Amino acid sequence: MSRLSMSRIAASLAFVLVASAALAHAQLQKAIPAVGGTVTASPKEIRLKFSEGVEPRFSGIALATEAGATEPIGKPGVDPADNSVLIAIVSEALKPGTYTVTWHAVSVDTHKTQGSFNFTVAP
Ligand SMILES: [Cu+2]
Repeated sequence: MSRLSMSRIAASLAFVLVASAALAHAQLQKAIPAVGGTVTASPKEIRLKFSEGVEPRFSGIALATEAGATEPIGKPGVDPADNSVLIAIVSEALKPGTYTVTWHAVSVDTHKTQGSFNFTVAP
């Protein structure tokens, strides 16, 4: 086996290891309101489903209007029946418009992930 193909194998093995470590983190699988979605009424809560259990004490959700104003939401907690679901109550009815959800999560394996997405409340 040539030196070149050896290094190619080593490089692809390293890639597989990095990819599987990333998969073990809490990735956002599903959101209600849906990522990029439109809802016809103000949501009562933001519900984020992750690929693995999360620690609510070290995880957070923030909600902002398109203009960047913060919308009040409750401190997030996990669904008592499923610790991979993080829920925050929306404190006040949202006016029609586009909103940004910014989240960060610490999974039960202590790895951190974060992300953001938009949804729209239809007029
Ligand atoms: Cu992880």
